[in-house]
Amino acid sequence: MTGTPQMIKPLLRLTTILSLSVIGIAHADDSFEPNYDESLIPEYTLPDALTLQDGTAVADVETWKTKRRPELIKLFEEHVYGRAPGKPEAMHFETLDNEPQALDGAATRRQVRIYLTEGTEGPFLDLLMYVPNEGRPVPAFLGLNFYGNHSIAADPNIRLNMNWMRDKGEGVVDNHATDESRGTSASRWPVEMIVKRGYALATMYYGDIDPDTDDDFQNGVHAIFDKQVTGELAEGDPRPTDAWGSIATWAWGLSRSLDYLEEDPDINAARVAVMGHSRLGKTALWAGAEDERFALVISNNSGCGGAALSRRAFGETVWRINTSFPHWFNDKFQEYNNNESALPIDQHELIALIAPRPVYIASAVEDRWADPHGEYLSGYHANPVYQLLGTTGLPGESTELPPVDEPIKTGTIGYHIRTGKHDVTSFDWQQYLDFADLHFNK
Ligand code: GTR
Repeated sequence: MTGTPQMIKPLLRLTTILSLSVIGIAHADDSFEPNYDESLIPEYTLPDALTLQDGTAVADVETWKTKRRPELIKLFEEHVYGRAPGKPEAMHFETLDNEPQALDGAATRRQVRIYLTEGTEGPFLDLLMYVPNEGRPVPAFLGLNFYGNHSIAADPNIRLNMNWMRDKGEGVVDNHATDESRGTSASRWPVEMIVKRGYALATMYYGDIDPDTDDDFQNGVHAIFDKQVTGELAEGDPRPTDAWGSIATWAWGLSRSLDYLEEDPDINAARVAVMGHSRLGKTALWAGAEDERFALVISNNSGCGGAALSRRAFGETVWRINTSFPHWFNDKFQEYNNNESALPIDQHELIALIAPRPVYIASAVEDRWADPHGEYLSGYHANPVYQLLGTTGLPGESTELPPVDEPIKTGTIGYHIRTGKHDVTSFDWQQYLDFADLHFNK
């Protein structure tokens, strides 16, 4: 096709010219200047969470439950995260460690291996738990971690994770953990505080489920269950555009962890809060939206593809995230690069899918990349669904961000923006514990 190069050139030139005057969109050379100016946010209209695709208004609980909720789940599967398989029939568990005298006798440390297939060959998922010795069965917080269970506490008895990991973590050498990485994420996991408040903590390394690298879905649980989603593909057949990306895989792993927690007599599985930070905050939201067994959902600085409204294109955009992390979402999501207004959903509807269950959204002042205001607004715009289902939703009628360090935590939707950077802090955890106390009647 001899005409093609000539056609591309003027197009490229046009993009370059556009990029000089517009920020928050892709430049021709793949560089990117995020927009951090509220006045430059494109005008947008959010899809109405309470209107069916055919235009019918959703005016009662029944229509929400039987029509709109399933429709929204399907839309998020098709356009954003992808479809996942169900619970594997052959799944089984092995307790590798049970130490009742952990944390000076306050808790039991338990390490459980979740096998996904009949045998004991991998991939398997290792769940680490600290369960208070008093007040059982106890409610629990469940969250994925970035650098292995051994990174969340300095306890030398936590098994060192041997799987591939990103080399950004402390003590990670050649993409594998060393003893140096023990306890390096401890500030994000205040185990003593959680146990003292009467909750178990359960955590798993997200790379056990699917390594966070763009490998064309060859490893992790994709290796064993991908065909259930894609069907048999002949050489060269394209992957279905709605097949699960990595976020959907990680969310699936959270549901498998909950399958185990349901079998553990020391845990009150009807009171499990799923929590995640950043990409794992996106994951916690999708897990909580899909799997109604999660009683409470927490998004810590989840940003684009998480709590932040995509149409605001503030900070990280759909194009930016799909270009940096092509494996996180399904292939269809690429169609919305610099084209957010074509999405049939926006992220307030992800929050609405959690209704009427409590959800807490947390932002940080310095985390502009994640668009704190967009994270707040998705809670605000989920309100009509929460209210239809007879709950308070997000207290206050304001579209403006609340004051910094003043959590809103008395409603069914909680929110705070705290001082500081993209991280999980003890301030964050204090709010999550208060919020869980309120909703779990502790
Ligand atoms: C960033 C990404 C964010 C967020 C973050 C993280 O690079 O742009 O969407 O997910 O990583 O997970 O740490």
